[in-house]
Amino acid sequence: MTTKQLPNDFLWGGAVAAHQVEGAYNVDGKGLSVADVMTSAGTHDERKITKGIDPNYFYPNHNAVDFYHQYPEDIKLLAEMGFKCFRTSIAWSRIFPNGDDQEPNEAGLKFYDKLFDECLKYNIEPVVTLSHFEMPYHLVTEYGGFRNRKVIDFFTKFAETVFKRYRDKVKYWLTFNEINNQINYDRAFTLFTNSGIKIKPGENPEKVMYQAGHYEVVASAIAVQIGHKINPDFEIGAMVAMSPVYPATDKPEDILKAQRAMQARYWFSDVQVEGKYPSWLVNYQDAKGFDLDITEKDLQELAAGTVDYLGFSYYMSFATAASPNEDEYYSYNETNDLVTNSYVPQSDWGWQVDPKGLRYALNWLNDRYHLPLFIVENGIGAIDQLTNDHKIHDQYRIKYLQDHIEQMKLAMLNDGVKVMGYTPWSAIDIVSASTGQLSKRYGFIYVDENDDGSGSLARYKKDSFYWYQHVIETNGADLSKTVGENDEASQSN
Ligand code: P53
Repeated sequence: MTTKQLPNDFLWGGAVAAHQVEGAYNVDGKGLSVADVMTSAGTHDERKITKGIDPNYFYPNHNAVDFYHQYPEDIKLLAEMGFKCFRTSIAWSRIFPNGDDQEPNEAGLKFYDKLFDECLKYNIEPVVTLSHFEMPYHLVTEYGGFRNRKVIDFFTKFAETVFKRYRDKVKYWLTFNEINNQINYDRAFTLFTNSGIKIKPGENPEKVMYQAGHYEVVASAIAVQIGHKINPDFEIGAMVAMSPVYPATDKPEDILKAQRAMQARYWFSDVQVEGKYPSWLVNYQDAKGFDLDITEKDLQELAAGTVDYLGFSYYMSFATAASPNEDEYYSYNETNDLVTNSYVPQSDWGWQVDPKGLRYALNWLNDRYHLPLFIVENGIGAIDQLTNDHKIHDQYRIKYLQDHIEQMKLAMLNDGVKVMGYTPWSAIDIVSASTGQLSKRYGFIYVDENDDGSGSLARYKKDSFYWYQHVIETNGADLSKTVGENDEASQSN
């Protein structure tokens, strides 16, 4: 084992997204977002996407965990853990309630002034995502979301507004959260949350995804250029969901299938990092007869607006196998083409837990992009038990993070991969994106709230809170602090 240390400026922190914590969905002029029309689902169901707000349903993001009102106490807890940075997003519909408004909403802008000031007070660097599954709902109903080229302008106007406003408060930005989730184009949730798109009868969802994805990489590239003009010191990154897709066997067809799966999942970051489309995709879109709206000017924007770093989430790995009747493109459909990997265990929600996959991912991204990497999400959704004396003994969460940080250290210290920071998901318990559940908990801080929104909203420190505090204190050198029923920390707190 190496004795090398992580760099002193390593950004330890934690992540959330506006719609999953803030609540206050209609307060101070905020407009509805796509997150406000999604219901709560059970562990294995899909959230329903309703037409506007239907009083027959419960919408967990409406109040979320009330971070909008409780952020000063929450940030104080993050500071106590020793956070160097805090990743959150700006709710687009607080700033432009309808998305196409002429003027921004001053009350929304003020909220983020206060939030970022609160972070800076503790020397916590904000890391800010511009679009994290929360596009203004009006852009869906009026424009069809990112299937419409006009939405590029609405997004870049939003980006310019917040870049200017927070020029001296925020240095680290990310354009679109997990822009590549929508490669799973047959799943209604991903196209809706990424792009505000509902597939209409007769439409080819794969084509729609490639068109929306194109408009988004163009919007991202324009935003990067605007941001660098406003403040040349900005670090503006792309953000992908990194789930490596392994071949199920050493059969050459499985290898080709897995290679295509990786090309399909990461074409978004290929374009955002390299400023141009990968060759296979140009040919593929042509062969499929998609006939997309991609202009010369777009291609120039892509080349001029490459990102400074790549942020990514890492939760799990995937595996795929070729089918006996593969087409010659090994076309990848994520809904159908994944297989279970028997070598790795699964979380209660069926996510394949694979710490070594993080080392693999870091090396793969480093080999491909040669850019600094930022692990902006990593964590495990699990059921937590609150004890009578308000403790949460989340040993499974500590273990998950320990194993992943260990692999991150191997990638950095042994393999020489440059990683800027690590912000586990999530800083505090949140509303799950895919299920809307509170009970799929990720945080270091427990929020007393149930799936139906009931509860006191009181905050309690989990065992992982003290464990992570020690990890940060030792700059990742010591991952083995024990926190539990008999230790000092849990008795004195
Ligand atoms: P939830 C799918 C695969 C990997 C990450 O997810 C994903 C998703 C979409 O659910 O989302 C990211 O809450 C996302 C966060 C989200 C987190 O992972 O579904 O950026 O907003 O909460 C965890 O368990």
